[in-house]
Amino acid sequence: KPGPNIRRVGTTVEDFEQNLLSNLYFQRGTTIESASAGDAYHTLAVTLRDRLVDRYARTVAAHYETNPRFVYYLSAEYMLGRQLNQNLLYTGTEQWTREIAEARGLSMETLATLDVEPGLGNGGLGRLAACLLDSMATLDIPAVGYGIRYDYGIFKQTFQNGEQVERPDDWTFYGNPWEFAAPDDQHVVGFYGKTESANGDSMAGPRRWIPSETVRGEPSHMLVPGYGTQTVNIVRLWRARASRQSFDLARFGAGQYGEAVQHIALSESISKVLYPDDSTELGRELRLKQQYFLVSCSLRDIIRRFQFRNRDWDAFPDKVVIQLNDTHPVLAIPELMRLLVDEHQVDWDRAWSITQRTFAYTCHTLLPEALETWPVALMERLLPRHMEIIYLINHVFLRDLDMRHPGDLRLMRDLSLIQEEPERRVRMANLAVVGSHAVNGVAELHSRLLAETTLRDFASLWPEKFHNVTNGVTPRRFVRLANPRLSSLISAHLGGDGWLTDLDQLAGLEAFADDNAMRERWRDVKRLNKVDLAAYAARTTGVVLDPQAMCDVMIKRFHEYKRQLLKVLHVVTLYNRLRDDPAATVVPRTVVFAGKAAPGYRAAKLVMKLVNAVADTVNNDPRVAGALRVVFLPDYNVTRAELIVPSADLSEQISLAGKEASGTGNMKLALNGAVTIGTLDGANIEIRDRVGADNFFLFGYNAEQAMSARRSGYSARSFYDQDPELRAVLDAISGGVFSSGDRDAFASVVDSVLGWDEYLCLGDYRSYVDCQDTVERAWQDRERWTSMSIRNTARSGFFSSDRTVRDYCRGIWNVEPVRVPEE
Ligand code: 26Y
Repeated sequence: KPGPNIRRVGTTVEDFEQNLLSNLYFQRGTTIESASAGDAYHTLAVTLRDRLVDRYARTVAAHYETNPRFVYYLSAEYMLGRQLNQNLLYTGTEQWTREIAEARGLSMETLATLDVEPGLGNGGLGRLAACLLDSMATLDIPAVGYGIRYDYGIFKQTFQNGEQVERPDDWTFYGNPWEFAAPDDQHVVGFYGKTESANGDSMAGPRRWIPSETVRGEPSHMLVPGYGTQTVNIVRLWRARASRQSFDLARFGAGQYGEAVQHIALSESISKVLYPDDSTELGRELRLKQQYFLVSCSLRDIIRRFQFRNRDWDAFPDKVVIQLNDTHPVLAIPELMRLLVDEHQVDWDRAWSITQRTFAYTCHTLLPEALETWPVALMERLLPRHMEIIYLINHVFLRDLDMRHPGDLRLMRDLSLIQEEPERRVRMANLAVVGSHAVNGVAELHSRLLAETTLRDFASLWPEKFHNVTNGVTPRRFVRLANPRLSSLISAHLGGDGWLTDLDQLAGLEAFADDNAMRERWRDVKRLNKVDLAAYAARTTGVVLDPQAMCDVMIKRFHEYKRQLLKVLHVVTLYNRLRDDPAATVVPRTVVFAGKAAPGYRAAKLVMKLVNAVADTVNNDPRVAGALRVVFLPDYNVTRAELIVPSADLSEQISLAGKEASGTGNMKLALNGAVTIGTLDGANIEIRDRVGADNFFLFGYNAEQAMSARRSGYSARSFYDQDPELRAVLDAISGGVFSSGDRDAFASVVDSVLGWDEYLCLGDYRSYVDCQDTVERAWQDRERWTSMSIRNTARSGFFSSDRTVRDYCRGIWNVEPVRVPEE
């Protein structure tokens, strides 16, 4: 057995320092005397990685030994967040590192800022994937996450004249110390071309696909350690590589430098960039190529792993469950069929049974416009064999449907995998439901509405397929790492940090909710967190924040349905009140916005510009100084969330009811003691059920009312006509108060809300503003507010992603943990 020196797992600070030095010399190729801060960071990272590798090796051995059922999580997005602080915590080397670094004049903060966040996702769906990976490892669930290693992650957001400007995120510019590339383990992925019969003529029998274009998929993996356990899983990310022959030496020799690498650039474009779009379908061939690239590489890998220990294809679903994170990886269904039927000679019916038992599908939306479809013509061209397979799946499905519901043409048309009008398109959600044994929504309301509306006919056809698994967030990253002050306070009152892996223990804080000493310390934590946030805001935006003011945060992607506009209407309401009566006693408030908009989403971008304009006007008006401040922190990402969430007093969760599938920021904020003002939407409902109606500020239409409002003649205009305060707000915006007199600047925002008001902003305005007044009265009773805050934390243990993973394990995956021994 290799000893601790080889395994680099010594148990003293001296051992650790030796490991660091050795990596500084042998990995980084430099010396103490000449090392830069970057060298120090890189060396620390690989030294922590070494320790995780030891656990990883033991995890692989335990898995090999046990031959368990594995969860394979397929996701086009992962928002992993920074790795350094997490891995310091998970390896228990934080204190040593601090001593060693500080002795050499290096601060932990400097090291942390050198750690680059891999922003391989857009928002909630990508961060959920990362939280689930963390919890699966923590619960010792054998799992692999598969994704794409985009060269450029989610764009960096800056502002020019208040408008969002997107800059490329070259996240690996200085290298990525956390990953292992495996260039000798590439898969070849085909595109385009034709199909022909392999034996006989049936489409259901084996056929040969002869692609006319290929690209190689090169894997790299990052380690995903569990907290408080030896398990280290991996996330395997694919990167497109051109073949070695692609460089055109002759052209280069002729001075045609661009043309010489053109073929390489084209092939490698597949993993070049994350589509920064989570609202509308782009309809781009490259995106579909990306999806197939992910699916093809990952399935080949899953099958290879299966074959290490198993022979019989019928055992496949016993050893493999593939979770599809939304429809983006749904091509995995026809791809598995293709591999089984064409490449492994499994007959169609048996292959279909294996496939259905293997897949499970999570839906993250209710918005019909967010359900992906792809033009049949494009699919036929890019993936001819898959299109044949989809037709066959559809044929068999519709034949069975006709037997159960003879002659029901409406049903056939709605459930068909192919949409006929106005253009023939493949419906990815239908394919996902038909090809999976389980379908789940991500919060109770969402799962209910899915079954009642978006996927209604499927739910009546196969009620047993439909599940709810309410989302969760990892308390390690979003409480322990993001909020060390609160974590210490919690541990001091609960007698240890067992709550980090058993979040229901937070209920023990309940006993201190009305305790004066505790409340004092609880407020102190918030205040110090706000001091940190204020320092950051001052440094990056120049806006000075008052740590005594109520910190009111709205942090999430910019989307019309999320209603940042409603928040702006409230801010302008407060501004108008203060200007009309500067002597009015008000609660000092800091409103913090953060979030990105899809680059092509004009309406959302204009709201964003309005936020910046209002912030500018408010912050420069001496009449309201000390009472109201508005700050838009640019470039919202996981790191920024970790900064903002701990300082929040008030959490804005104000989407139109029935639109937000779940939300997860709402959970992070409640766990950190922010009180929610929100609608009965997504997981807000479950948060309110748990923290109690007294500790939650509820307003607005519920989902049923919102849906029927339109039918009963909703008129946005009438709210404007009847509510003078609302009128003043809209008139100020359209009158140029926030645009130096320019009446055109925000005209389209006001017009669209006065005209149709798709998301009922005006209908919910009065209820929202009145509710905010209630919030201010509650805030004025400091002791009571603090008790509410403590109760929010104490009662939010349910929202741990550990609970979410347990729900998946029991309800959908049917997997068991595998313990990894210490030695
Ligand atoms: C097809 C493509 C345009 C696309 C790309 C990204 C479509 C959707 C997305 C991302 C969706 C997303 O992030 N959804 C969010 O998922 C969270 C995790 O379940 C939910 O909490 C949140 O309510 C939902 O909007």
